[in-house]
Amino acid sequence: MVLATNVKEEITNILFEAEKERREIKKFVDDYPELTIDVAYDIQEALIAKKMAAEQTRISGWKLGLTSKAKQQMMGVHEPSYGVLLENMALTPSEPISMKPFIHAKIEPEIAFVLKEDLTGPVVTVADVIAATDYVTAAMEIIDSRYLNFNFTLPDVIADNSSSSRYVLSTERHVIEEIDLELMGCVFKKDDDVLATTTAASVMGNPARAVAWMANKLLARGQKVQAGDVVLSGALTGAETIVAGSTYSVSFDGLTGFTVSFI
Ligand code: OOG
Repeated sequence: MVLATNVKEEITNILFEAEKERREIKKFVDDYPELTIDVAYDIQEALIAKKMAAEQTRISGWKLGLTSKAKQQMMGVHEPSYGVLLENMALTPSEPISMKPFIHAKIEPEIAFVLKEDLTGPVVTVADVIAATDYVTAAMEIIDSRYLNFNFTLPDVIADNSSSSRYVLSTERHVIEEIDLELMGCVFKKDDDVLATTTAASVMGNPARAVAWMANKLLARGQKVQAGDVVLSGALTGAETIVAGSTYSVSFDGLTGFTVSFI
């Protein structure tokens, strides 16, 4: 069975309103088993178009989700997803972040790639991603699933723009050839406590591989990663529920780290 057009529109509207009203909703696949991955990306596209029109904003890039074994195990899925970043999702590290817009936000350390050339599938390789990258930078992503208790299947989370909410990039830019995309160490902290330590290889063996995977997937939908886009290559660790009044910091071997605080 194919998901009816009016149901696609209904799901898009429910997701849009849930974010606006900061309300948790039930995942959709239980009621609509015909919600496939492809249909979920149709809904994601419609949701982004609706948000751009309502919030007068534009696409700033893309995000990978569920690229690490840690995240896949945590969420019970077996392949990555992607989502769209909008200009109004970008926050700066220097300003305290208000918890007001969020439902039940979590934070994750990531490596961001900023591109200087388009990446057009179907055979984008790790070497192509490295050649197309203008610079890399440390990043933290704030995810805020619209689903009750972050309980979803892969199609549900794709429809919900892969839980995207906000993102913060370090202001320091680094030349990609100067970093080790496998062995680069990462330390993620809450206040003075170390939450997790890992290396860049936790993201599909090399975060550039996650970017290549997405570039190849996008072709099937007639889309591509473009010069100037920011790409968040996926969390290196499990996500941490954000506690107001706390600070979170990320540091990477060879990339300047930073701290964000929440109020
Ligand atoms: C899905 C999004 C996960 C990542 O980097 O793994 C994600 C979720 O866990 O809510 O952004």
